[in-house]
Amino acid sequence: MTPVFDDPRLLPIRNKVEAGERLNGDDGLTLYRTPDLLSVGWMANQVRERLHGNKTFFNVNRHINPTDVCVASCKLCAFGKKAKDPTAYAFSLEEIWERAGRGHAEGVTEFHIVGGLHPELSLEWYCDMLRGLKQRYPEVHLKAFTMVEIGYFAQRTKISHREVLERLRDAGMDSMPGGGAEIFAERVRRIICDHKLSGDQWIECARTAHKLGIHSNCTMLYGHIETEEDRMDHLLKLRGLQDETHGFQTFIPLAFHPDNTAMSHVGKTTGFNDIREIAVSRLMLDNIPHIKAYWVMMTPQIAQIALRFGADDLDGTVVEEKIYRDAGGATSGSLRRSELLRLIREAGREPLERDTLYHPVERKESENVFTVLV
Ligand code: V47
Repeated sequence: MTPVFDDPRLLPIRNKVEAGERLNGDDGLTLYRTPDLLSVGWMANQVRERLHGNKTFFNVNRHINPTDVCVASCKLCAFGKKAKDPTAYAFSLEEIWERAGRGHAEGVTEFHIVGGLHPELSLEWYCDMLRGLKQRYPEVHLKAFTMVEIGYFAQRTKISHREVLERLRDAGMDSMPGGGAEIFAERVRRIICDHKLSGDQWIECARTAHKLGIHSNCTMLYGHIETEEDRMDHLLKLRGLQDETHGFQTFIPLAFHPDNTAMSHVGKTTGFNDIREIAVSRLMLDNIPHIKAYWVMMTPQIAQIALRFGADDLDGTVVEEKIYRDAGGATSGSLRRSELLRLIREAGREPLERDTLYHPVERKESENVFTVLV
């Protein structure tokens, strides 16, 4: 059923979408400003179904955060702690491998590994961590380290981003998650994440990774002090890099969770805007294959609705999510595979378990035994 399109500003955009033409930044701002969310979502759903039909992807994964010690003091973050904080932690290599072993027993296909910028853990320590994981669990994909962590390893080791990436890749890093991008606009970055890589450096690091054949995801943190123009600029920069490298697999819009951060006065995002962000990103990022409704951040309820507004991926079972929990995220940090299947099926979509690189995964008899169909 076609919605009414009662905002006439959407009609030329609809014509472009139906013709498969690229939208420009002004179109994007209109999509952000119209109250006609149903029509925006309808267009995004057209694109989503053109790309993926009824399929909805998910994976069976486990998050591992080796440490929450972080030299940066980003106002947006509730996770990072100073080394002297008695509640801060840093797992030993044995503890990390043991935690990973629990995931392995649950049949995960991916370890998602990100952590704070620890001032004493060396690049070699992280390489040992990866080598140890690969040796013990060779069939599990290691999606590890944000561009921000790469920047920090490079700064500490006094080598280039390229060399850091090569060393981590050679130690077992298979691909990279999309975190740390936040909002590229420097005016905003100076306030919310002053000590991190600049927006240009994030892009440059992603370019280097992609040129080395390392795929990554990308994200945008919204719902804090950024403007609609900042968000559109961010999406267009990601789209520009993707035209060049084709290295991004998935875009994940991340709603800011203010609790326990230095920006706790900022109001939480609304379901309306969370859904809109999914739809606008699907329409603007015409060259990024997947849009993920990360259920941990959105809640399973809103993520399920997003599957009809442009999203084709829900992320995974996750287990032990810390970054959103620390920032007051209301969802449990873990969903069973059967719960993901139910969410997807109830939205009238066809669930497809994938590995990190979107190869289909087949599970036989026991849910914990899988085959990746390459
Ligand atoms: O890098 C930090 C953001 C990211 C807060 O690539 C916050 O598949 C909201 O990147 N409120 C980590 N957001 C999460 C992330 C991610 C998650 C799931 C899948 C993938 C993927 C990537 O979360 C951080 C930062 O951008 N973040 N603090 C906060 N208070």
